[in-house]
Amino acid sequence: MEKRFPGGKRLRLVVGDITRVHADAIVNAANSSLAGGGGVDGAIHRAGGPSLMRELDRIRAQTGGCPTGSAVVTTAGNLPARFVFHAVGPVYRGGRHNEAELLACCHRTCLSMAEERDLRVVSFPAISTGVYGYPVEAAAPVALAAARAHLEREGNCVQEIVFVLYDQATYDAFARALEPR
Ligand code: AR6
Repeated sequence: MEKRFPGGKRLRLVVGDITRVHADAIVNAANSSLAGGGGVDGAIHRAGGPSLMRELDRIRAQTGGCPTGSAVVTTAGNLPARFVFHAVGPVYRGGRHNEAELLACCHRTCLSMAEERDLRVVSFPAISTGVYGYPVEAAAPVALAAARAHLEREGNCVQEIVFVLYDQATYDAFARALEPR
């Protein structure tokens, strides 16, 4: 599914493995310690190779990690991208612990990082909706609102935001949030 914005910009939803989709920056769903993990984080490190963790080791030594709602950047190793933005989504604790704002903040931070580097195509997974337990029906509108706001703003460099959703149920939830009936 695809939604067009002024200036030919696009928001796309696809089902797939984010490590196989070309982008200028691939967003990872990481954790605050930047130590790697399962889910999309594991897949990105496996496909990207050991250089990603070497760079994260240096960042961790300098900063101690990455706060929830923020992101850090590495190069992309063997992935079909230039950069990986390692974003830390919130753990879902019922929805009244600022989860939506932290999830939105993750997306906004990554998109700002893309602008700083003059990037055109950014891909996101469904951050926080796996191990971190954020219900996808609640996460999808938050993620999409951040993406739409970015594409609607004039003068931004990012031309295409792709949500690469690992299974059909996640895709369907994003599609419903993008085109509510
Ligand atoms: N491509 C796209 N999406 C994927 C892929 C893939 N290859 N693999 C899984 N997903 P999760 P979180 C989907 O758990 O909830 C890690 O251990 C998955 O189906 O990866 O933010 C980190 O180190 C789900 O829809 O991330 C953290 O500790 C979505 O990606 C913690 O998990 C996010 O699921 C972060 O948890």
